[in-house]
Amino acid sequence: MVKRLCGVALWAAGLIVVALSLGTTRLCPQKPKFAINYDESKAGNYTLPNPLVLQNGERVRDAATWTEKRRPELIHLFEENIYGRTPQRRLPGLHWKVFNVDRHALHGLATRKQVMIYFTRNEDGPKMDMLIYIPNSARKPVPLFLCMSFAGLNTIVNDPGIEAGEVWSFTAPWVRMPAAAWVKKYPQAALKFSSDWQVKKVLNDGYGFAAIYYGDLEPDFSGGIKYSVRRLFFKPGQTEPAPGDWGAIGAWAWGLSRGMDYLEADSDVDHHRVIVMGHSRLGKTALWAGAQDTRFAMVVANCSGKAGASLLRHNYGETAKSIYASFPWWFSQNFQRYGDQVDQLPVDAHELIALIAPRPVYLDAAEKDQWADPLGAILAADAAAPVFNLFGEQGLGITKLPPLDQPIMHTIGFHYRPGIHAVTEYDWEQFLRFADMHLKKRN
Ligand code: GTR
Repeated sequence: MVKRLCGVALWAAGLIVVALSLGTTRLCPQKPKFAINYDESKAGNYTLPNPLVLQNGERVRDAATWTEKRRPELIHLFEENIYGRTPQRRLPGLHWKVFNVDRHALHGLATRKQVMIYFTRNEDGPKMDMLIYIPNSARKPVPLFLCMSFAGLNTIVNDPGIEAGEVWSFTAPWVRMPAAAWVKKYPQAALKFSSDWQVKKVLNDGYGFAAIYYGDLEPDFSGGIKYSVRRLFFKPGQTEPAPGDWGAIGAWAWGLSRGMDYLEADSDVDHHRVIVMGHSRLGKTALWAGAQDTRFAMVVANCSGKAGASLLRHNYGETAKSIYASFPWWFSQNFQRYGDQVDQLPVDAHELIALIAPRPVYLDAAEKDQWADPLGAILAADAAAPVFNLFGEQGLGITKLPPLDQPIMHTIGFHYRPGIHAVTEYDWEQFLRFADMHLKKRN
């Protein structure tokens, strides 16, 4: 009961955050229980763990040692200390069914298909619905953006043909309801979440677009474990995650990889050019998915903040302590240990970014989203650069925030823009430029 009440309270807090972002500005939604610093001169001194030193103290001097030794070590450290262990990749009974194909979707711009991905042989068990558009005029196979959505598939683009099934209620997240009723009940939220996507722009640029609703993996509240794909991996009799088990971010990231399992088999898609993309908590998810699963050719993490691209040790905006207090179900329970001693964390965001190397990774931040610690992402990217350099690739080359609206694009890309915590049309224009730069030439 107490847990349920906490869940409701946390969800209500989440709603306030969404409500704030529905307004014109989102001004640092501080969680008053904790001291939050917004003064760079007080952000503190820290020493980052060196991504190029193995746990046995030896230095990593070449790309092969990084890939064979340091990379697996770091994945393990992120599992143990932040996101929890990903128990297993695809399960033996994984299968899918393609349905709702329309070759003239979006007034002929694209072919739409939906794919129901069943995680086991049991079709009554957990499953995930992926919405895919392939641009009709582009040469096949196409590169594709695989995105994770906060809301049902019917909020992705104005296409009345989408069969969106059921989603979790916005105000009572343990209740399922038809996606169409959700949009009617929460029109403002639907509008806000729809604005995350620029499907036609992406298609017009020659990319495919795919989306997965994160609630298909786990609803986002403290009691979400009851309805989570994580249960598939419980031992007999287990009802709650054990210390070290993965959290919801791990489960969402796992879902992105299961989406990739399907995309590898779709001849319309060039599975060597799939970009994984997410915003905010789903930006953290995209980074963790891309870090673990090297089949993703590029990662885009929009306003991903703490436990995403921004250094946890940089004491500015959200902290390890406050994020765990607000969203414990996102993480391994082990992450809680570091709330009061973040300097003891064996890894930090620079190493999460480094795990994408040598693949391109694009980050961004917004001026009115100081909660996400924009400079912390620059400092993380800077400290990740030596790993990219091992492969002959270039980091960002800056240690300060760049001027607004002046993107930097090397193998790591970044822009800082005016405005709030959101995904904007401008953001998508930069993702496309960056993808063109790295992936178009590979056709
Ligand atoms: C915030 C959280 C951030 C970010 C954001 C979001 O409340 O503190 O880390 O993930 O939610 O996902 O919108």
